[in-house]
Amino acid sequence: MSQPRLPKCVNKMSKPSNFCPGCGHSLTLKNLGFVIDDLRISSSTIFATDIGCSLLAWDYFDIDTVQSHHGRAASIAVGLKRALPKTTVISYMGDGGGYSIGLNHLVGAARRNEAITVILVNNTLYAMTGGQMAPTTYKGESTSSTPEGSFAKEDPFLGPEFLAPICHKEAFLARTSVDNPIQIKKYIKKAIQNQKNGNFSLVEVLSYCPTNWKTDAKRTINFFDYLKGFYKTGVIKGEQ
Ligand SMILES: Cc1ncc(C[n+]2csc(CCOP(=O)(O)OP(=O)(O)O)c2C)c(N)n1
Ligand code: SF4
Repeated sequence: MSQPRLPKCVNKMSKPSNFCPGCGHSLTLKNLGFVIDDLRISSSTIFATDIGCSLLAWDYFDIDTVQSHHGRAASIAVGLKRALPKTTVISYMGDGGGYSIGLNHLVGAARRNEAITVILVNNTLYAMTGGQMAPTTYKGESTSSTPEGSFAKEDPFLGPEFLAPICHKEAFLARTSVDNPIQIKKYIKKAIQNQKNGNFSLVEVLSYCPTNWKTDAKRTINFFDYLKGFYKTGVIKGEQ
C-alpha cells in the first residue's frame, strides 16, 4: 500500500502520529506543513504550541518550536515576533486554550493587531484532559462533565465573529473545517501573508475528536456535519 504524501517539513524522526486515529489535529498539521513547504519558510518559522492535544505537535515539524502554558500560546507568539520581527510565527492552540483559559491573551493580541498567525483547532471540548465541556460545546452535546448533555442556555462561542469588531481593519479572520483541505491551505496561506504585511490573523479549523465524542467513523462525520450547520466556514474579516 502506498504511503500518504507528507509535507517535506515534517520531522522524519518524529513518531508516525502522536494523535488518536481520526483526529483532526493530524489533518490540520499536514495542511499547515504543505503551506510551509509551498512558501519555503521552514527555516524562518517558529511554531508556538499551547497545552492540550495541540502540544502533541511539538516534534511534528522540523522547525523551531516553543511550548507555552495553557492559553498562553498567543502571548508567547507575540513575544517571539517582537524579538524576531523577520520570523514567521505560528501560534497553534485548541478552543479551550484560545477561547476560554487564554481568551484575554487572544483578545490582547488581536486588538493590538500583533503580526502573528493563530491556528485554532475547534473540536468543541477540552480533549486532552478527557473531553470536558468548553465554550464551544454545542447545546445538548454530551461531554465527560455533562454526560446528560450540555445544559448551556447560550449558543456556543464563535471566536472569529467575536474578534471581528475589535480587530484592526487589516486583520484576517476565517473559519474552515478539516474536511476541506483546499480551503484550509488557502486560508492559512492568506493568514501567513497577512502576518508578512504586519497584521494579525486567526484561522479556526473545525475539527474531529472521535475519542472524546465517542463516535465511530460514520457518527463522527454525522456529528461534524451537524456542527457545520452552526459553525459556518468562510472568511469573517478580510479579503475572500
Ligand atoms: C492553566 C491550566 N489550566 C488547566 C490545565 C489543564 N489542561 C491541560 S490540557 C487541557 C484541555 C485542553 O483543551 P483544548 O485547549 O481545547 O485543546 P485540545 O486538547 O482539545 O486540543 C486542560 C484543561 C492546564 N494545563 N493549565
Ligand atoms: S483526544 Fe481528540 S483531539 Fe486529542 S489526539 Fe485524540 S482525537 Fe485528537
